[in-house]
Amino acid sequence: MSTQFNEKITSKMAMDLESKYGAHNYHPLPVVLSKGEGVYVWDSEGKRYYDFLSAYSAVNQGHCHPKIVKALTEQAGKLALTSRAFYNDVLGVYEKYVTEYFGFDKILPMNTGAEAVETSIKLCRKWAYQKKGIGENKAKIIVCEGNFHGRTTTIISFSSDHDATKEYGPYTPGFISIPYNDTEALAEALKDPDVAGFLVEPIQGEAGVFVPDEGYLTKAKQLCEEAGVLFIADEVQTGIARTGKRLACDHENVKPDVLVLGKAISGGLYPVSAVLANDDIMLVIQPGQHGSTFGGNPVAGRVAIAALDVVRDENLCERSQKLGEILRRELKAIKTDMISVVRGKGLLNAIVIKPKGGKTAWDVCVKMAENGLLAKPTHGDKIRFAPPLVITEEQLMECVEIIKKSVLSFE
Ligand code: IF1
Repeated sequence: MSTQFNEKITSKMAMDLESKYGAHNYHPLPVVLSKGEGVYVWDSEGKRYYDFLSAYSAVNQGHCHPKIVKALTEQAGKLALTSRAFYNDVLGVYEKYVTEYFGFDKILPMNTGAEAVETSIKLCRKWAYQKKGIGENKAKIIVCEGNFHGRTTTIISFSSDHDATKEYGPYTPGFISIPYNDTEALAEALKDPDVAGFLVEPIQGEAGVFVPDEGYLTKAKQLCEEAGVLFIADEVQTGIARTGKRLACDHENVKPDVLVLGKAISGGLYPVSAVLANDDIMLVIQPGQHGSTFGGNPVAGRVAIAALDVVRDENLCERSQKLGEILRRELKAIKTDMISVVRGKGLLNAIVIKPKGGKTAWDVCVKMAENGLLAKPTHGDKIRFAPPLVITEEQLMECVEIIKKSVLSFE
């Protein structure tokens, strides 16, 4: 039996199929998308929406950016995968490009964000044993409460989200959890001589776009330096111009020892992730000690180069910075007590919804979808606003009107 993609799949059919044949590990908004271009997506019935999620910041460059699509299709038709048992003629070019782009000696290419985080943990531990002389199996990594770093067994071992962790034990040991945005707690935790690294999101995404106090990253980096431990920045969500700079760490001119990237490094066209570090750290991993069948494949390399070119050529950092300020200003000006908080940086933003007459963030999202804008509620009361960075000011103002109209409909 073959499925005919030329036959019309209605939204109802698509949702029924997913419900019947797919695992039930998600609860999506009832919208079925079949096409995307720039800031827009279309459902199966042809209704157009502004995408205010951007696949959790993976499509910063806009849906199906023609330059990235070209790189993808060209390379897919030429050579897609060799494994790392052999060299390919794209990987080295990509490695040179990406290390120069972010200013590190080396990159270790992976595919998903979680794999890159896992890689950073392994790299940190190996570095601790070889360079810091920590006793075998003793290395610890400090993490923050409210973190989101992915879904693997080790990563969820240090998650504070009950849904993400419950009944998935036994958990991987070796992690110390401290409050986010708390440098005193960090200083205290760093007193343990077995600490090898500090893994942190420059802005906590899953926690509802929680922006730490100014100076937090600078102070944290300084404390790590003094203690001789690695500062590992998970910029899977905050990186690649999302917060108004190339990296969120750039806002404080903090250079991580280990940088973790994913999502928008491919513009959302292909799973590409990366760990960047300098030689003294990266070279502790030797042949056979880590890897991935797909990591560093030629399609990924071409796609990532194109996606990073677009960020630079289309000034997406500047756009994100400027439009983010406008968005927050306009959201704060909406006269309603249903929006209790507006926060964010660049075009990574969230509002906190105070339920009204039994209507919650979910109802606001359903209403916005009706009105032509897609966003997703998180943790019950928060809504993330993160459009593709290619959005124009005019489009953004139209979106503000949709949000306003939707929220005010509950007054
Ligand atoms: C899902 C959240 C966003 C991440 C950071 C690593 C990863 C992520 C900082 C792992 C992934 C995701 C995954 C997605 C929902 C999403 C998310 F709400 F859960 F927190 F974006 F805000 N580090 N974030 O944000 O990357 O392995 O998924 O490629 O459905 O789980 P991945």
